Amino acid sequence: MSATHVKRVLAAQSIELPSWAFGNSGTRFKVFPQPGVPRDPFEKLADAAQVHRHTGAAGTVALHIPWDKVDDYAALTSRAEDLGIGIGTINANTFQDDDYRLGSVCHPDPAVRRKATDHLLECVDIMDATGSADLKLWFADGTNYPGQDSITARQDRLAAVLDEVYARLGEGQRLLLEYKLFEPAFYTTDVPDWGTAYAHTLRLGPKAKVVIDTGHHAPGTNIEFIVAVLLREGKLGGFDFNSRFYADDDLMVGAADPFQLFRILCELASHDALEPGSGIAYMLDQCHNIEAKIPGQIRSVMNVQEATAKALLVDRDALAKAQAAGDVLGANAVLMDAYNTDVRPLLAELREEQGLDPDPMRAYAASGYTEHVTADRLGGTAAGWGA
Ligand code: AFD
Ligand code: MN
Repeated sequence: MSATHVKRVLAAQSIELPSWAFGNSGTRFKVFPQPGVPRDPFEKLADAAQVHRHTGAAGTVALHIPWDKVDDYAALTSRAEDLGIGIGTINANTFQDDDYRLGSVCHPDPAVRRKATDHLLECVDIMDATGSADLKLWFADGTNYPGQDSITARQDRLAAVLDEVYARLGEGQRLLLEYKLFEPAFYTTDVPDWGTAYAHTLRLGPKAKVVIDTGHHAPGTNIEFIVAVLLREGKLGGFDFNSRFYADDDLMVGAADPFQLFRILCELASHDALEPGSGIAYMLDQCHNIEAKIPGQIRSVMNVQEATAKALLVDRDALAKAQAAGDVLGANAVLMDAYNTDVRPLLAELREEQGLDPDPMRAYAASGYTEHVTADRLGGTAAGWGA
């Protein structure tokens, strides 16, 4: 693909930011609060808008309910528009209420399942209010000990809840089911892998798709294989991009394994799925526990842009020819040639053409935004795991 075409695709690329990335976060051992952290969803939008302002590629923000609940979603939506961004995916949360100790949608008690289902239906109501297209469902449900509950019965309970939520979806709305290998449950997780998520979304129908969170696999998993299979089945709804070294570390995407990110995006490029309108939601799902949050999000967007540019540079005709000829080294060389291309000049050129500083990190640092919000956001309660 020519540099011009690569820049065209990059100029249209939109990487959705997680509202929760801007709040305080940490691990079960410690949350290190940072100064200037937003205190409400409106301030989270202001921070997210800085990422879009300097990258030009992060035009929507995913909300997390109830952390981002507001009285007036029309006001929140118009605030986003005033900031030059939009409201994106709605993320449900059935993992923090005391009633969910033994699960939520898979809980043995029908009253708890009803409570969880009502929360999911409330999230669809919010989608109606914000104009969001996607409901993202990740369930912490699982068990910690053999014998604790019936694995099959839990799948049946999950299916019944998903049926009810799926039936509630309106025109143009989708249900994106996200899997995760483990955590917080340690013996079984009720949606642990792509196969389980695929089976449920296949049964539900065409408005149900799978979300691949790149931090949610066993070490060594070939994620691009999962991408290729789900794309081929028309069941890839999107990504939660992040990085992991061991477990689900929620680190900056591309920071741990940029080659893996490139290989994932190569599968999307080979299906022309990097273009807008592909139906694939490209989202970040990260927590910046020890690094500054807005620059961490800017770097993450830049990492996705660089991997995307490299994936688009793969000479697909030469690759197909080498593959057909069984030219192992030749085919690998075609891919590595693209991966080893320094695309930073191309991206700097694109940014200048867009009227942006070619170096978003430098531009943000020079903007004085961090100093402004640190001085301005005194008092109140900083957003975090609970807010
Ligand atoms: C947690 C879960 C999952 C989910 C995210 C937002 O592990 O990745 O997508 O919260 O709810 O990180
Ligand atoms: Mn996720």
